[in-house]
This record gives sequence, C-alpha cells and structure tokens, in this order.
Amino acid sequence: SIASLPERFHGCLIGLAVADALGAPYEGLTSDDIFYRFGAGTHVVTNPDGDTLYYTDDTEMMIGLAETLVSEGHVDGEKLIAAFVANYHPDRGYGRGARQILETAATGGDWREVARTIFPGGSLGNGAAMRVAPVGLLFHDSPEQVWEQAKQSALPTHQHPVGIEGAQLLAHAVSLAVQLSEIQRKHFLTALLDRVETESFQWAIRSALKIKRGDSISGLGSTLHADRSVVTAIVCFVDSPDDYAFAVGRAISLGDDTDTVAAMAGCLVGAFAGIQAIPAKAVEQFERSRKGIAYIRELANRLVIRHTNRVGR
Ligand code: F2R
Ligand code: MG
Ligand code: MG
Ligand code: MG
Repeated sequence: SIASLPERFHGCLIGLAVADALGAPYEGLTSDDIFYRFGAGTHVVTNPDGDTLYYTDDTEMMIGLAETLVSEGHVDGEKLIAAFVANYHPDRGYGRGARQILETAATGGDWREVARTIFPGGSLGNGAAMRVAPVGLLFHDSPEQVWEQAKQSALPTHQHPVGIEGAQLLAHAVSLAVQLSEIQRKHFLTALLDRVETESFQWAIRSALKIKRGDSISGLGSTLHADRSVVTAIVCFVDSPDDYAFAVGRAISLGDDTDTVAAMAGCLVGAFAGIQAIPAKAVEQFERSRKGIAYIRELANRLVIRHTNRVGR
C-alpha cells in the first residue's frame, strides 16, 4: 500500500534518526571488521547491539534544521546556527570543522570566517547532506526551492561547492522519494544527474548508473566526503526502496562513515515507504531523551502542518 504524506514525513525523520543510531557503533571500522565481528548489515539492523540506540550529530543537526524550518518557514542562517549551538553536545561525535564553527558561534566569535577558512575552499564533508532531509520534505512541491533552501541550510558550515551540492542532491532525492509511488532505479538516478553541476557528483552518479542492481557499490565510497557518500546512500535506497533493513544494512556494511551513509539511505526509504517501513524493534530501542523519538515525531507533525499551510491547502 502507498504511504500517506504524513506517514512519509514521519518515516523520513525517524528513518534518518534510527539509521544514524544503528550505524553509529561501527563508524570508522572497515567493511571486513564489521562483517567478521558483527555479521551482515541486515543482521546489524534487525538485531541491534545493546539496549538503547543513541543518535549522533547527524540527527542532532537534522533536529536543529527542522526546528528552524518549523519556526521560520524557511532557512535563516543566523537562526540555524543558533539552533545548532543550542542543541550542541560535543559527545555526539561532530566533524572537526563543524565543532570549531559551533564552538566559535557559542562564544560569540566570527563563525562565518571560520566556515570560510576551515578547509581549503570550505568544508566538503557530508555534514550538510546528513541533516538536510527536512528541506526536501517541506519544499517537495518546488524543485527550485528545494535546491535553494538546501544551499542556504549548508552554507553556515559548508562553503565548498561539493559540500553544498551534496546537500542539494540529497534534498532533491528526498523531495522525489516523498512524492513517488514507485521507484525506477535508472529513471531516479538520471533525474538526479540532470540536476547536479559539479564534476564530482556527475562522476559519482554516472558510475552508479553503470553498476547493476545488487552489485558491489564499495567503489562509490563511504567516507566523510560528500562526493564519496551521498550517491552511495542514494543507491542503497533505489536498489531496495521499501526494504529499510536491507538498504540501511547495506549502507552500514560498507564501513567507514556508517552512521551517515545509513542515515541518508534511511531517510529516503522512510520518505518513500513511510513510518511503517521502519523496524518496530529499533524504534522501540531508540533513546527517549528530551529530544528523542517523541520530539522528532512532533517535528514531523509540525513540518506536515508547515507544508500544508505553505502550499495553501
Ligand atoms: N566526525 C564524525 N566522526 C568521526 C570520524 C573521525 C574520522 N575517522 C577522522 O579521522 O576525522 N562524524 C560526523 O562527521 C561527519 C560530518 O562531518 P561535517 O559536519 O561535514 O564536518 P567537517 O569537519 O566539516 O567535515 C568532515 C571531514 O571531512 C574532511 N574535509 C572536509 N572538507 C575538506 C576539504 N575541503 N579538504 C579536505 N578534507 C575535507 C575533514 O577531514 C573533515 O573533518 C559525519 O560522518 C558525522 O557522523
Ligand atoms: Mg554522526
Ligand atoms: Mg542545515
Ligand atoms: Mg558519520
């Protein structure tokens, strides 16, 4: 059965948070290490380690972006940084650049200058893409707004064209996933290829189009760099769009940036197949902190209302 729009908004945000938490224990490990020590990816998803699943920076920043969209109706860079700072817990495992920018902002320093100079050309980390899903949901009826608002949501921390376009690409993928009733692998990837402008992403999507469904995608990468993780996550989704355990498990099994590739694949499956596609056991084990599962569901509700008001229905 085809999921309703509210079910898809919930599926997207919960699918992101749960996958982030499922993948987090394995971040930085190699693919081999994960397999030999913990088993196949699907096993890791259906039999999560430990009692409670804790989310990381991926979800914490998604929450900050969703809060900003709910209160402002669009991305405001100052408000977004303020939300990131208010939610910031360094023990959630932030990237080196993100940490410096947020700590500078927290102490009243020139965080924009840090964002411009932190890495050559700015950050091309996948941090802007990992948090962008709420933009793809709220503006899904307008491809131009998705592209522009995703850019605005990236800029406070990610100034490099690859860091920015990674966010735009994932937001665009979310906006398609939340509307479609069927995913055609080649058609979906071609639609994304038509949209991207950087050579890095053109290369990655062309490579993905050459890989047959189910073949190894390890060559696409699963690193902290946006051009070596965003397309990988999208392929995990298009290869099994309504099988959360398989798509997220495959993302985790690649090793390296497991939480983030899983989070990006998980938000796409949730946006397409709805909240009912997320394994109940993992949702049950997800942390029940102040900004835990109930709060994320409330943000999804408020985004639905924002969207309804925005399109004037
Ligand atoms: N930070 C982590 N996990 C710890 C991983 C440690 C890793 N093994 C290591 O050695 O660093 N996870 C979280 O960070 C990722 C999102 O990162 P974000 O928000 O994009 O941060 P940052 O620091 O801007 O970028 C991440 C790294 O990418 C490299 N990088 C960025 N721009 C670069 C450039 N222009 N040139 C070269 N390298 C660049 C740097 O190493 C950055 O630190 C997610 O995985 C999240 O879960
Ligand atoms: Mg993380
Ligand atoms: Mg953002
Ligand atoms: Mg990560």
